[in-house]
Amino acid sequence: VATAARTQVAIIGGGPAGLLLSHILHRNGVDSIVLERQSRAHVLGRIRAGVLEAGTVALLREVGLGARMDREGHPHDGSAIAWEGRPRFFIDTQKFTGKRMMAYGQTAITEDLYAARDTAGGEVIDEADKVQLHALTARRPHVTYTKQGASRRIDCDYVAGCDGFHGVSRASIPASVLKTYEKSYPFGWLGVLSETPPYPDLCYCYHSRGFALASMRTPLLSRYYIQCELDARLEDWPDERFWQEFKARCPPEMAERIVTGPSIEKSIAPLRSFVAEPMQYGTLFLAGDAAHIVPPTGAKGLNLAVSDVFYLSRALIESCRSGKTHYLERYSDMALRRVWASARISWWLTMLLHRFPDETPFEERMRFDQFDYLRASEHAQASLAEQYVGLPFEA
Ligand code: RFL
Ligand code: PHB
Repeated sequence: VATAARTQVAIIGGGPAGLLLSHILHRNGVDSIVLERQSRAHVLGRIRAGVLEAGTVALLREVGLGARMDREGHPHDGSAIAWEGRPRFFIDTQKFTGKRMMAYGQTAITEDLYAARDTAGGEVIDEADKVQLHALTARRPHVTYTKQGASRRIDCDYVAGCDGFHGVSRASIPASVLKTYEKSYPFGWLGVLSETPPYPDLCYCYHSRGFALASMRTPLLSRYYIQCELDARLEDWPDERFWQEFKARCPPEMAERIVTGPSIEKSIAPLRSFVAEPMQYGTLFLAGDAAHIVPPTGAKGLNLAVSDVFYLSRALIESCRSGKTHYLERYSDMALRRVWASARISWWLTMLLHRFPDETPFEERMRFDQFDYLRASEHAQASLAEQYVGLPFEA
């Protein structure tokens, strides 16, 4: 090995989870090195999440990342649900919980995080190839990787696996230790980013043609999704076809108000629920998509990555400062309680709002009735609002 370095926490993955962890650790005097497989331009080019829970917003402010979010983000008091042939209603998070959410893109958060790491002189090594984790059950683990063909090594006290669903961290845990739970859904989401003024409300639409969602980034940048076939191909979805299909799935008065324009990004993502337990193996701790995936219908993925990082940063800071491991020992259980709650609401909203290919008429009626109950019952709405705005972090 040509070069060796030493740090307290080696963080695998420079997405929102890994960067935020590194940022919070730094603010508390714990040093880390982030290893990211892709180039920075690639990471910053990804268009993903857009809706932040109240707790995520509060945490970002608390750790000094609120300025641009408060300037450019769009606070909102909940989201609308429109159902074909029925009056639409609003999940009023402000009314039922007193809390507000924020539309602010993951791309912008990632930019803010990179800027903060750069300002602090943080070490984020991009284009790190062949990352491997070693001696995870020993007292001192280490990580190896190659950069521009040269092998390097990092000695550390802890490894944080923040490398997303396809990363190396979860794969480094023996299969006999890990229990995984998985469900895939028989459709995907086709997403479009467009430099047009967004529809004023975030609106989830159920339609017999399939699900559709209107979301936003900035006053001049909108984000739209439609449910698509699993084998859909981007070349079969030119902009005109996308807009036509999108408008066909929303109520007529909403369709009239959608401002269309050329797309600047278009992508397809399959929908999946996945949870791996436990989120720890020896000195390795998983956070974010490395440990779990939720379908995007509840807007929970990024928010879960943030709550994992809240718990994990607290645990690592405690251990690095005082040697106490109270929170580290409880990390997996604590994080997983929130993970399962978000997995459930994401699954439930996915089942409620999509067309399922092999659905029986009975199942279809159950969904209609579920919607009618939700629209009619303040109790049901309060329950959904509480979960949509985000459950509190555990002390
Ligand atoms: P990321 O963002 O996948 O980052 C992981 C990073 O690790 C790197 N990596 C490696 N690095 C080194 N060595 C290896 N072997 C590596 N393997 C991978 C990767 O290059 C990457 O940079 O995971 P993280 O940080 O856990 O963040 C999770 C979020 O990105 C994800 O949960 C959300 O985007 C999910 N999501 C949404 N979440 C929300 O909270 N609200 C939303 O509105 C929302 N909408 C969405 C979404 C995800 C979507 N897609 C595309 C899956 C909408 C969509 C369409
Ligand atoms: C988004 O704006 O990208 C978005 C919003 C709400 C969701 C999923 C994605 O449930």
